[in-house]
Amino acid sequence: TAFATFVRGLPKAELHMHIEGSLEPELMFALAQRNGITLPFKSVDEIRAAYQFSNLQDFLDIYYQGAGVLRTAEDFKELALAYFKRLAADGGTHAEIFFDPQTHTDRGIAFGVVMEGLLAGMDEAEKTLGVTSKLILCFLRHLSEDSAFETLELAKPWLNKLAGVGLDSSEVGHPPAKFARVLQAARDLGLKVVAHAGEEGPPAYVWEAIDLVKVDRIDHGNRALEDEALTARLVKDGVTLTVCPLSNLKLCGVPSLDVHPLKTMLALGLKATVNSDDPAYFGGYLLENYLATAQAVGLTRDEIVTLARNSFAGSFLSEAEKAARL
Ligand code: ES4
Ligand code: ZN
Repeated sequence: TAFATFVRGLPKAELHMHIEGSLEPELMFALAQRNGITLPFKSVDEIRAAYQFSNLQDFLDIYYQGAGVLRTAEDFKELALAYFKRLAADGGTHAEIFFDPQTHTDRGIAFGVVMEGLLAGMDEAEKTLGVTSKLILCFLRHLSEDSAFETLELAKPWLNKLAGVGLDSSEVGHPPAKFARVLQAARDLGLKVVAHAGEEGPPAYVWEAIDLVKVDRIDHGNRALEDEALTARLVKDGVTLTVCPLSNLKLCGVPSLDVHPLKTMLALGLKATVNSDDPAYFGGYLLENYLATAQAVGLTRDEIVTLARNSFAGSFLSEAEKAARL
């Protein structure tokens, strides 16, 4: 349609995408074979059929299992390059991608192997697709603060290749406060700080993320809308929210896309963006998130432009780079 062509043609940045969550079943199968790993699935169709989740934890269990096929730098490079190709096809021109090093180091894959592979994919994407990207190291919040500090230590030789750190994995029971010290240590090293908050967790976790951790962006933030004072604060401070509509649908954060709060967020003056989160698991890449949400809640072209602008304004590109790309 003309609307889809318009949305595809708008330059867009993706600010919330876990690279391990872009592992398509086809590549998972191929890597399992190449690396001699036995998957508990007999076919690609069987893998897809298993992607039915009632909540975040259901998804995480299968997502960590899937990541187990990634072993070599070449595997990580192929994974990243496949994502950037999809992004470019969707009119994405910049991405700030999350990765979960603990998922790999805890099974004996060296931190440097992960970095070398992802960086090679990012390099090739810029050269061959013109897509720029940055890396955000996420600490798994279901693990300990000590483990996060050990991971930050492993990252120190790679600091100039990292834009920031984030917090992901199981939210409820693991508030931002648990990681306030390690996130501060990362900030002291010159890294940006983001955190998943208000995906399944209460508004109190979003308060902690802004007041205690002083994050540069909130990942998701949906449940902030339950707290009027919090919403007002996010508007006043112009905090970017990296919203992931199809993720919210698949993880049952919303019963249907028709009642997704994205349009309300924009109406309230929140700096919302649209993102795909774990596109291989949630059934759509960046453009599909824009289009499905636009269809369901009735976004105008002006609102789409606002979302695309917000994506660059909320990125970690320099002000000069932003000005050139908005
Ligand atoms: C995630 Cl959707 C989501 N939430 C929290 N942690 C994650 N890791 C990968 N996807
Ligand atoms: Zn996420």
